[in-house]
Amino acid sequence: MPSAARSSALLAVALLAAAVRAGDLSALVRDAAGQPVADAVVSLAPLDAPAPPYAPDKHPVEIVQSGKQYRPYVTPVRAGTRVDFPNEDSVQHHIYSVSKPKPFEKPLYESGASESVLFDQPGVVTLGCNIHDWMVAYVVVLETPWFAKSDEAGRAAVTGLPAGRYALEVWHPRLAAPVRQEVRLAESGALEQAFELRLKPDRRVRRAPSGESKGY
Ligand SMILES: [Cu+2]
Repeated sequence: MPSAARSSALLAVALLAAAVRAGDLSALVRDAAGQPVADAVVSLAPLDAPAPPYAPDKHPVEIVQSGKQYRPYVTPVRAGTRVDFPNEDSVQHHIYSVSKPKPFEKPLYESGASESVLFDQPGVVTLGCNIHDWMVAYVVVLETPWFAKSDEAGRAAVTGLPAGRYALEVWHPRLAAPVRQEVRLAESGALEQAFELRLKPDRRVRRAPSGESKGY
């Protein structure tokens, strides 16, 4: 590579590094017993400037029906996101929501069928199935691009935040109300936040009660 080209390539790398060197938030979410909490949605809404415009994700967002369960259980999305609902089971499903931000109904009678739903209003949408009443999932529709879902270790990382003040919110299906607080992010560096959530008991039925029964 000629040296001029190499130095401009290096400059591009340096500029890219500067562009991504914004504030990061690293959250650790635990319950009252100190156990890590998965499926908590940590979001940061900017208070000093409007959120950047919605840019569609290159990867389609999917909530699969598989093993007579929704996977994943919790899906955070930016308002304006279209979510696909492929049915990977050999049985039919009939997905529905009666939640205010997005009431809808989609019968997915055939295995391999997929329908998509546009989530354009912020709020929490609870999904059920008219055929399998234990099936439940949540779509958390947010007005900010800065959010993350905690993993099995209770960790959620939100990166690339411009410096400034944010309304931080932690949502979980078993919280009576989201946890809210204001945080301030510096130009660079990571802000570590630990959250201890007081969760309601988990009433989920973990497995399809009828097992592999045919046609149901
Ligand atoms: Cu179903």
